[in-house]
Amino acid sequence: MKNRLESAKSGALTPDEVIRDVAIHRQLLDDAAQRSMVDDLRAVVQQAPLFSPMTPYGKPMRVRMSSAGRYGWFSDRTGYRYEPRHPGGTAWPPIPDSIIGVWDRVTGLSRRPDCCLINFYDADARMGLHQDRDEADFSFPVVSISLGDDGLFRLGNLTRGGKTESTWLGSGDVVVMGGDARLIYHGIDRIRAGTSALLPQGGRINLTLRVVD
Ligand code: MD3
Ligand code: FE
Repeated sequence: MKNRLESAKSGALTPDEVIRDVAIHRQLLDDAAQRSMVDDLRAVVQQAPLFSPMTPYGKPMRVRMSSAGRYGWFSDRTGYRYEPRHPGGTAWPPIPDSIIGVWDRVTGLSRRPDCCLINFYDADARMGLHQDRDEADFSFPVVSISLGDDGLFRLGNLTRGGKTESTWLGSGDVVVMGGDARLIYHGIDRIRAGTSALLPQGGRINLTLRVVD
């Protein structure tokens, strides 16, 4: 029999926790799945190297980024947007099947994401509270996959300010932001270095899967 959360979206997996309408699947990926995903990501960043996007306010982002898919997320002095090419001039590599498979499991949607944004956090990187609103259709969810060291994820509200709630995201955790959660303010306050052995040099990778246009 279907439970309440499952019946909300037919075909989607039941999360372990729901915080402010954000669904969290704890350790959805086992060690072997995490390791093969990291191998797939090594091939992606070999073709599309990580870079530090310049922000519109003139400071490079502390988190290094790259993307896979038809579009990649990009930022410079003129603003945030999606681009069909890496700043080096080549097309972004395709999204690995191991990553698309996670989208399929947690969303149950037939529409596939256009972009897999790859965020790499070293021990001192953070991401301030922001909304994700560079996509054309907010009715599609954003799916996040965490790999490597733990990150402290902060969830706010639909407008700036107000009370926030935090939870640690660990390696293999998958988060789905759909429905009322899609436009919530969120960020990563800090990384807990040395909490995972997945990445030989440490650090945290976060993948976000997005439908762009
Ligand atoms: C809630 N990344 O790339 S993932 C981002 O861990 C981003 O790197 C963080 O925020 C990270 O934009 C958080 C979880 C997440 C991603 C997208 C969301 C939460 C979200 C979109 C809407 C609401
Ligand atoms: Fe975000």
